[in-house]
Amino acid sequence: MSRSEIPAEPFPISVDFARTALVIIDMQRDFLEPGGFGAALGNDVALLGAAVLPCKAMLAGARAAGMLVLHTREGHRPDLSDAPPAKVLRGDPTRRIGAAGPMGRILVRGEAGHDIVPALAPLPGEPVIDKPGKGAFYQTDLDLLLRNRSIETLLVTGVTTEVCVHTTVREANDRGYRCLVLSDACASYFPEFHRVGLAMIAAQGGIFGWVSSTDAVLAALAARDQAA
Ligand code: C5J
Repeated sequence: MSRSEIPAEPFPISVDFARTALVIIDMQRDFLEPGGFGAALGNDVALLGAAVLPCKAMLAGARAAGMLVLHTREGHRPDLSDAPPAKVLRGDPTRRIGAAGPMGRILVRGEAGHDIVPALAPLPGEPVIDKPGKGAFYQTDLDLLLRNRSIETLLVTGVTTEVCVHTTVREANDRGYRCLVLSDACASYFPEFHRVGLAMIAAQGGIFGWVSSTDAVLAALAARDQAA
């Protein structure tokens, strides 16, 4: 077993890449593309677009290294039977979960807007976790998939930093996983929330995990390969 040290906040983290998984959270058309749910709510989706290239670079690096790669999507069954009324009955009725949007029904599985953006499309064999909540562990088999592969560390990327990324990191931390959040591969519609969300993860000696960058992880992978 070889371990790699990756520069991170609040201190470097030692990682065994053979026991590390890349988790790409909710890089869905509804959140990222003009005309989706996020844009319909009045958000500037270009802010989320900034995470696509870093995610793509990390995805290529993880695939080349043979790491477990998992994708998540937030969404619900077409009859919304898995969507809590408290989640659905919120906000403008024309922009609610299940309402018709320009990319199909908002946050409904099988609709175009629910798909992952083409640049980050999962390969056959890469698990896609369909989650009804913000956290990727809630009512999914993610924990089982990770435990069956003896995963100890998660490289966490995706959107949005303060909602689904944060919730997933908190859930993972409570389940004993070490989370390394890649700051450039995450994004928020609110730059301040992104900044503070990352600061919260690394605060108090890394209360929920570590924060690093795509380049730092890719450099550690390259150094490991060179040493092999
Ligand atoms: C939100 C998410 N923001 N993926 N979802 O509702 O963060």
